[in-house]
Amino acid sequence: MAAAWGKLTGQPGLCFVTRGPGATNAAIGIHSAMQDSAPMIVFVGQVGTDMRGREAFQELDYRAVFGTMAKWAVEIDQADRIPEILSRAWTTALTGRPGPVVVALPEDMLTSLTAAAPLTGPVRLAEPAPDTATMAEVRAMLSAARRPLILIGGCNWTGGGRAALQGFAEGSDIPVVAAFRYQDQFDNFSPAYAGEAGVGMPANVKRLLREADVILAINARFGEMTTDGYTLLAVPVPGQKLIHVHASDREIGKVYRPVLGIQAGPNAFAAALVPVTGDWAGWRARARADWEAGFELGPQPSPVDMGLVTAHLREVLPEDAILANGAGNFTVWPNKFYKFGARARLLAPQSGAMGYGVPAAIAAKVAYPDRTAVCFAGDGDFQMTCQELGTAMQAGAQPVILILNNGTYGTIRAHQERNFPARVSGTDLQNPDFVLLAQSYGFHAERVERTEDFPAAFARARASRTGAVLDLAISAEALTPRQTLSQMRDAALAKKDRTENQ
Ligand SMILES: Cc1ncc(C[n+]2csc(CCOP(=O)(O)OP(=O)(O)O)c2C)c(N)n1
Ligand SMILES: [Mg+2]
Repeated sequence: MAAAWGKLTGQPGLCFVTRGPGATNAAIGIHSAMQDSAPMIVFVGQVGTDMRGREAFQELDYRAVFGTMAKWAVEIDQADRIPEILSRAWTTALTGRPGPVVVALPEDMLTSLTAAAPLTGPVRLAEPAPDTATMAEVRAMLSAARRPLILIGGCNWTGGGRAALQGFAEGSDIPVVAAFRYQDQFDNFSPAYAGEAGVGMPANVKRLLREADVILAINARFGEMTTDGYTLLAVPVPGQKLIHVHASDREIGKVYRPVLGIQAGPNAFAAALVPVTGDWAGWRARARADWEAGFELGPQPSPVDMGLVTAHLREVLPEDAILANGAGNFTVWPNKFYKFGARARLLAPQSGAMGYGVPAAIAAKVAYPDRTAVCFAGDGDFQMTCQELGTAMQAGAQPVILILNNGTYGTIRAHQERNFPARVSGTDLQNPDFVLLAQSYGFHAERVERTEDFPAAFARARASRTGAVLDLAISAEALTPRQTLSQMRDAALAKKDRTENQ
């Protein structure tokens, strides 16, 4: 919840957990905030300083455990230093590449008295901005390009920064691709928008990254998903001319050696861009047309057809809707078949953490009670955090949750069918009655058995004042939008036959 809060609001989400088991339970959230570059502060209990180091009850060395997972891990040893350390924690969470900070609080820090003055008021942080000579170089490189591409990422964009980038991209007619799960950071309705470089990357987006001669990467870190396993750009020197703009010195050159590295914040950088011209109108037009064509889809082999459901949601959801998801094959629907306008948001973890969607959608309802928050959850994914329905009721922050119930850990089943066809192992799920479960928490809940029943069920869900869970009957056959489970298995068996007969 705190990780999603940071991602959505740009301010640190705050989380308090107990020692050892509480801290390890928070680890998925800390890891997700780190991979998402989202600001968060986690306060963790610690044994008293008088017994530290003896492996006392629930003791953990937080600096060691979270030292490589969080942006910073610290323990407060003197109550007098609480203001200093909290100030640094807050600032660290927000500057450069935003991220999670873990602050451990030994028991005596909670009871000791101090005369230290408390902090007053927020810190003001100006973004690092590029100088004019550097911007002239950017212009020269882009103007000399034949197939320029902009790659954006991160969650610390402001409305002004986004508008400036959109104006530049449209004014220069340059296509824009979003890094894995950051497709909500650029208006998908802009003619410049050309898709997401994420998991299951479509061929047209791969082509854009591969064939671009100049890539202007702003605020993006080069993760495995965004680079298709580090194959679309060569490590460490890509064939494409790379301009890498990031507010953190630790990101520039981390994986790729840019032709031009610029340490600047995304909004300050976007504000300094002036449109360029070049002979690439066809390149941009095709990029956009290919993305639009990706929405064409045949019927799904499933009682509830998610192609039609998502098309319905594109029609009825308000322009400021907030979508959330965890991990599983079902995420293809909110991630690849929704169009995020300038005000819509996607809360989806770059860490691929199952269970992220439900608490993220609750956080969205806490932050923006009047906006529609819709969580897409797999049946496996939902059960990682479904107990948070209780938190939602307590907080009065109840989203609409769609469970894409296919009775399997579909992603893992797909790997099994592709690599070991017809050898299913441990991926079937014995699910509870999700309707009864949700109702027991006080949510409105319905089972949806047919596609044609979805629109009315969704309207009731949205109108419900208790939040709602819709349990959608999805066939395991419909594991990916363009290949059924049987097709996956048959293709793998045929390949196996060919290899064995050689
Ligand atoms: C916390 C966590 N545990 C395990 C995984 C590995 N994993 C990724 S997807 C997946 C299965 C998801 O199943 P489900 O939520 O039912 O979605 P489906 O693929 O069936 O649509 C698993 C086990 C993970 N990403 N996160
Ligand atoms: Mg499933």
